[in-house]
Amino acid sequence: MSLTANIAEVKAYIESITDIKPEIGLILGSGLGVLADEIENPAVIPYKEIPHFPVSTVEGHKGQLVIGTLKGKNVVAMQGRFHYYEGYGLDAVTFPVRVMRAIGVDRMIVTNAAGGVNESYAPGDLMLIKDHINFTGRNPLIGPNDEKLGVRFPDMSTAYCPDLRALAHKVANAHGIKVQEGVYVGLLGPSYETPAEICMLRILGGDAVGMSTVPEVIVARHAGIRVLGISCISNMAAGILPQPLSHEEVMETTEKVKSAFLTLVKAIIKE
Ligand code: 6GU
Repeated sequence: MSLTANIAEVKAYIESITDIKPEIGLILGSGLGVLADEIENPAVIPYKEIPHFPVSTVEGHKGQLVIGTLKGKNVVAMQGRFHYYEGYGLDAVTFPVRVMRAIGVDRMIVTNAAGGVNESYAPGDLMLIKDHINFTGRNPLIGPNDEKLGVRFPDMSTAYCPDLRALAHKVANAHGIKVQEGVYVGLLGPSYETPAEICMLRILGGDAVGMSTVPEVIVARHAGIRVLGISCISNMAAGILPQPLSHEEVMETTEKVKSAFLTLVKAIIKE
């Protein structure tokens, strides 16, 4: 079956479950999935029940689509996302973005937990993603291009929509939430970086580092979706602080910053 046929099948499946036509897509990263619990009148669809969807394996990821209303807007949230390091292909990692586009999404908020590379950052900071560096050495658009889905050579000069980012700054200010703005470097993982790699990424202009987001944003831009990206700086990257990195620290920090994150994202959706 072709990609477009698979997308059409999932679109029909979702539309058989809910009448809600989402306009905003949310991809919720490690520990940030709680936002989906606040969606009203939700249709909750476990990934394992959706045709052609892969199934999420990482701790802290629930693995379901939640479609409903949030702050008066129709939204679809991915509660848990797929990572390349789990062994999925990039086509699987980015398939949900194709589905979002097909069911009506034209703006997307993508979130993640990321390591701080910029030494002026602190764990618990929220960072609006200004741009990314694709350090994965791969691209989800490799292969024949289907012109119905997007152009062969998509422009990435405003990958992260300046207008949405300006709105996010305005909303953050109004709520007294401090936000950083910086460049997200996407790597494959699953090992964290060495101190030498983090030093290199800093020299190259990176402010935060993570193992997600880049493939989804490339496909979103290909599909014509405008993107707002928010990183939760869950820990400082290797070589900055004396202690080793751990997934537990990532989860602990996202737990602490959750309420500011929820307030910010809900206020942005409202606006
Ligand atoms: Cl330090 N590196 C990567 N690649 N991903 C992360 C991280 C670091 N901290 C949270 N996620």
